Formats: sequence, structure tokens, C-alpha cells
Amino acid sequence: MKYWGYFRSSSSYRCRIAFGLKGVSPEFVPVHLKSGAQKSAEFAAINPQKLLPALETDAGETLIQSLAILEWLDETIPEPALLPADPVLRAQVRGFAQVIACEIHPLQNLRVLAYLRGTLNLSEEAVTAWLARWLTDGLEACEGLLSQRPATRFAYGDAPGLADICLVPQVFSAERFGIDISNLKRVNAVYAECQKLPAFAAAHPRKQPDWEE
Ligand SMILES: N[C@@H](CCC(=O)N[C@@H](CS)C(=O)NCC(=O)O)C(=O)O
Repeated sequence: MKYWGYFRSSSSYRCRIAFGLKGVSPEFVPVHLKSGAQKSAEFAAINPQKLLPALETDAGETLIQSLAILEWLDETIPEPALLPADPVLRAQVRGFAQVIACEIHPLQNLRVLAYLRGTLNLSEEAVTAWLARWLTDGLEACEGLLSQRPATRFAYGDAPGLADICLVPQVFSAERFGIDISNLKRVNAVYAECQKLPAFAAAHPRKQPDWEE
């Protein structure tokens, strides 16, 4: 297996956590987002969307979109399961993951921020306000969803899964952008619990071979 990623990319971070939980170590191909390497002809031939991550299976098939990659991993390596067996709970976990992957993360993406700063010529203050608005809104929704349930060690039970895999990189992003979410008690409790697991610790951006300040 081969995976194209970047240390700070949230969707790459999601995949790295899942690789660790599933006990696989794909060959890593770094793509330097900050310098625009995702827009190269070479990478566009792998993922025409020019976004990370991408994964090549052992059979040579290319997969894109982190949620699709995570579900493929779960289907091909069923243990430990990333989704609960119960259909209602599965839908709830997918809903939680989509709040992050479909509603929060796209608004903080590099190309969106570049458009705000470049094409729309917004000030750093305005960009910071944009990030604070959408990350706070989204993570408050996550807190609300977790608060509807009895407190468990991880987001949806006593084992980590898809919801935790999406939540941890999103909390990391909030920290990186300087957004104070200390009031989100359940979110922070789950985040802290996840950090204790080797799969989450090893997937942290600082631990990646392409890490840079
Ligand atoms: N929904 C996609 C998001 C992919 C995505 O936006 N990736 C970011 C990094 S986290 C990226 O490659 N950004 C490059 C850019 O904005 O030019 C997924 O979950 O894989």
C-alpha cells in the first residue's frame, strides 16, 4: 500500500490514525502542500482533485477522500472495527464524522484560505474571524452530539472509531489556528483519551517525517 499525505493535512492525519489502529504501514509519499506540490501534473495524475490524501492499494487501485479510504480500510481489515455493528449507531457515528469532514474541514482548507487572502484580499484578522466562526460552530455541534449520549471513554463507546479519528485532527487544527475551545468539555475529554493510544500519538503531525515548523 502507498499513501500520499502531508504532516499537517487533517484528512491525511485521519488516515494515519486508522493505519495505526489497523496495524498497517503503507509506504509514505510526502506531498508538500505549502509549496503547492498537490497541483503538480504528477500528483494530479494520481488525484485529479489535487487534494490529499490518496491511497494506492496493493492491487494498484487508487482511492481518494479520507472517509472513503477509512471505510475501505474497515471493510478490508475488519478488526478492530471503526464503525459500530448497530445500524443506528453506525449512522450516528457517520453523521458525527461528516459534521467534521463535510461541514467544518472544507472551510479551513488551504485553497479556501488562499482564496480569502488572495482573490478576496481579506486581512489576516478577517481570515482569523472566518476560521473562529466555522470551527467554533462545528466543534460546538460535536460537543452537543457527544453531550446527548452517556459519557464514554471515546466518542461513541469504549473503543476508538471513526468519530474519534475525525475529531482528533479537527481539535489539532483548532489549536493550530489559536481557537479557544476549552469550554467544550466532552470534546476535550475524548481528545485527551485518544492521545493516550499509540495509534493516535504516532499519527500526530509532529511525529511525521515531513514535519516542519
Ligand atoms: N474531503 C477530503 C478533503 C481533502 C482535502 O481538502 N485535503 C487538503 C489537506 S487536509 C488538501 O489537500 N488541500 C490542498 C489545497 O487546498 O490546495 C478528504 O476528506 O479527503
